[in-house]
Amino acid sequence: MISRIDLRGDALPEGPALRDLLPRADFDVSAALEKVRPICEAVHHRGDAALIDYAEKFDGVRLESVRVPAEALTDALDQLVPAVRAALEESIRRARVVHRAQRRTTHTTQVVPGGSVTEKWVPVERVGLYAPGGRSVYPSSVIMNVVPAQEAGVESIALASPAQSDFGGLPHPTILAACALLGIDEVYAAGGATAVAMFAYGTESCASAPMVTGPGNIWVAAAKRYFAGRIGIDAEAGPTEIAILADETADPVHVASDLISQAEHDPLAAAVLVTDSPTLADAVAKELEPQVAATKHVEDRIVPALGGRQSAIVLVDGVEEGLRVVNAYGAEHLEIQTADAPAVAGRVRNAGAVFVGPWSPVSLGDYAAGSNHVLPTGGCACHSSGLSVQSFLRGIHIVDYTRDALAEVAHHVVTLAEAEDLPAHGAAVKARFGWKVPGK
Ligand code: HSO
Ligand code: ZN
Repeated sequence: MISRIDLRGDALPEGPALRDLLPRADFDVSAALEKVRPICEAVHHRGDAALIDYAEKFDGVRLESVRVPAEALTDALDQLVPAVRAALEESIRRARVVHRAQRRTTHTTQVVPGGSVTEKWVPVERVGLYAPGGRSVYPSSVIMNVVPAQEAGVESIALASPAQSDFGGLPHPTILAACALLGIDEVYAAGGATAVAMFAYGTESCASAPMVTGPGNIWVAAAKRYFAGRIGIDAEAGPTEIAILADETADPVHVASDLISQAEHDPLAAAVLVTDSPTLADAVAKELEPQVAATKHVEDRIVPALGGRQSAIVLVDGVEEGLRVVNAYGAEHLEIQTADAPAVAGRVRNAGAVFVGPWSPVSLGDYAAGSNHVLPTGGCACHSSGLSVQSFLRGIHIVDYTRDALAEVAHHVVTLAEAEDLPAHGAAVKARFGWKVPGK
């Protein structure tokens, strides 16, 4: 069901060549870009009317309005199954604890007497958050988007999720209930690229937002790329990935179940086991069969995900080599199931989130660890982080110098301006000192 890649001995290359040997899904956002362009432009020009037409086309339901009425939110909360409500509340509570600790404080550096630079952290004024609703209806993703934005102090938070024909054109009731629990009352029934365009351009019923975040399918990723540079976006989300670095101490039952847990998301989801133990590799491969057979979503997602070119068991000589492999891969989620897992985890450089030891499965992080599950995929963990309070803040430098403090450094400014052939830059300083710069 799952292929093997043998990187033992000389087969483990140095540097970037290693990354090329590791499996990854084909997720061609640029090809999707051409398809989302007309959709985005239709929303630009026709506003709500375009959103309503696209909901009919893609979601099979004709909406009266894209804005979800307040009663729909309270009704959804009233009808929420109590156990689901309790689980969502606990998930929110833990996420708040972790994200509140990420808040930044204003810091002033006295560079010289009379000269200071203050870094002030200012939240984005308004954000548009996206919660998917096609194959994946994830109220947990509402929490993972909303909590960091709220803890960052964003004043205006709007959320979009696709219209559901089974629910009279409203987003899924559990999504609405999660919004109600979080105190979000501005909700829209809009899906995929249309939702991103609605926030980017604004429509009659939805004010534009300078930032859009949240997971989604390839159309959401393509729309984010279309608007990148014009609005703020988080990392483009690709299919879910789990990598597990494990040695002979790992339990094959746990390893197999964790690989399957993320394969469950998508036929393009990636499940990668990196191990120095051929015995574990065999045991996991064997264990996958009965566990896959016993679960849901087998033929449509798990079998194609585990059997796809993006998933593999990678054999290496030792944990040291395994670390090189997982660092080159930069997984969205990385589990460390080795002896002395905390020490090994401490040496991970590239991963969206790291799950340490046998009692920290990725599904804990998906719902209730307190960590965020909107994480970089497709190797973006090598340069980007997951969603956090920081994602919604801007650090503004406030420069405040006195006459004396400027005088002290004026000749350096003038010299550098001349070196860059920008004499007007130097003149802006000279003019303040009667054109005779001290020390020049
Ligand atoms: N593992 C997914 C998030 C998720 N899992 C939502 C369950 N629900 C991507 O990090
Ligand atoms: Zn998940």
